[in-house]
Amino acid sequence: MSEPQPATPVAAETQPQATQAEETRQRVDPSDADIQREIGRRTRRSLLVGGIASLIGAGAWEWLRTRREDDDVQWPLRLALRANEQISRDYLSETRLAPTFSPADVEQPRRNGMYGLDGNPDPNWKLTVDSGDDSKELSLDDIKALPKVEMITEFKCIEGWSRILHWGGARFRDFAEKYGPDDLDPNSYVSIETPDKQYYVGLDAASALHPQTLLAYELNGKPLAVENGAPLRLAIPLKYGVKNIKRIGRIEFTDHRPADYWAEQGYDWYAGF
Ligand SMILES: Nc1nc2c(c(=O)[nH]1)N[C@H]1C(S)=C(S)[C@@H](COP(=O)(O)O)O[C@H]1N2
Ligand SMILES: [Mo]
Repeated sequence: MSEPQPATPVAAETQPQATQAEETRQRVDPSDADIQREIGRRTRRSLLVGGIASLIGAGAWEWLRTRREDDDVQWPLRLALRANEQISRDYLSETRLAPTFSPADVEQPRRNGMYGLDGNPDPNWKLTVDSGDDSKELSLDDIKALPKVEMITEFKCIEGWSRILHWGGARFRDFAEKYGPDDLDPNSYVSIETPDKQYYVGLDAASALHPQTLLAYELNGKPLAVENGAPLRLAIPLKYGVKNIKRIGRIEFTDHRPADYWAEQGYDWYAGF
């Protein structure tokens, strides 16, 4: 699945805070003051979490190890996953933005994960949009008719590599406003799957509606290549690569937490940072 390429260093996660802050200050257009406040808040929050972690001393591991399992994970760890999810949601509610970069930083895409990409895309491809009893079929031109947004963001795979990529497409939010349910509840969900249903992701609606979540049809200034998800994929820089589903066939708005390919293999359903 992965290319025989040397592993790349994990850029973002290992960057010292100062560099990250510097980058954010230089490159993100929304109000610098907001961003600086956000970074301050994040720093204070991680100090707090770190402080609590260091209070848990010896013997704690033994206690943890012997706890009842919930969803295959000892419940204190499961609680921690839920807490992470809640923290991510808190940030989203403040419209946290992923850092953006300059054109000079853009890198070549990789190609990873080919579930649901067997053969060439159907030349008569349509996007099915379901919501309750309502079902629509859209063409790529319908998506291209929405305001075009471009962004240069870092794409991170949980396998430990990342790429700075230039995406072009429509905001999921604009798509949802036009083609989704009238009363889209930010506490509902969105399910997205490939035409053959071999790969599927579940998203909380708040993440789907985030301003940097795109239905992308261009990568690095060109129409998406087949291996990168032509004709349409998700670019969602606040989530790991697993949620950036390629070759979308159907999008469903739903009240139930949808199935998710990698969550079923034991990965965190939320997969955000
Ligand atoms: N349809 C589909 N989308 C997918 C995957 C997949 O296997 N099938 N893999 C995911 C993972 S794990 C990663 S890292 C990215 C890789 O995107 P790329 O091939 O454009 O680099 O696609 C994501 N989207
Ligand atoms: Mo990935």
